[in-house]
Amino acid sequence: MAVVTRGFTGRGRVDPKLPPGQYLTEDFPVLSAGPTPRIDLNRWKFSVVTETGQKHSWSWQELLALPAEDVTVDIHCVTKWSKFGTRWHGVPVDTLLADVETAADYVMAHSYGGYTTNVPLEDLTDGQAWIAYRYDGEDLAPEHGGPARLLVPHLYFWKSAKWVNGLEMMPEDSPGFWESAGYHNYGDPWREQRYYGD
Ligand SMILES: Nc1nc2c(c(=O)[nH]1)N[C@H]1C(S)=C(S)[C@@H](COP(=O)(O)O)O[C@H]1N2
Ligand SMILES: [Mo]
Repeated sequence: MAVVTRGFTGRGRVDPKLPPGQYLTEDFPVLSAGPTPRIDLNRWKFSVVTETGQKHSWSWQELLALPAEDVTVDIHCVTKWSKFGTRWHGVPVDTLLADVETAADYVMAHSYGGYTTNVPLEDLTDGQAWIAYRYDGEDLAPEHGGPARLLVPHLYFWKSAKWVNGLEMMPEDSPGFWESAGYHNYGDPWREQRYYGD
């Protein structure tokens, strides 16, 4: 079976679910800028820190106790692969922000291992983002960001920080790891915002 198709439907039209310049894959490629961190679940901690320094934290057990959702979404990597119908399970970011008071408009996601990525707060709320800890019915594999990763499927997949351990509220926007290295600050796949200046 071919694992890569060009995204054409039977009548030779491009699949309308495929953003410009992307191709479809059935694989689940692994893209990591560094080694996969080993994270002890007894020490795992997720924190939301506001611009005033207020900190809200969850242990692994506390995260699992929060209401979680099943989500099926298409994902789009800036290296041009897209994968349709990926199945995740996780806690909506809305739930984690429910008791957080902030006037900030921007968020820096932080990960074990030091990765960062910036996202406008309005892109993480209203059912658009999750802290996902299961994939396709299994615990999220370490190479794909387990124990837990941010999932922001409407932006290029580099915004979905693997091994996520915190969200920092920022009054001013500031570039994360790839955004500082020439990737687009926002990363909308439908507007093909791959690199700075796109
Ligand atoms: N912590 C961390 N998160 C990360 C990355 C990374 O290098 N480190 N790579 C990003 C990029 S560029 C992509 S395309 C996706 C890849 O996720 P995957 O390896 O599960 O396919 O993770 C994103 N999240
Ligand atoms: Mo990527």
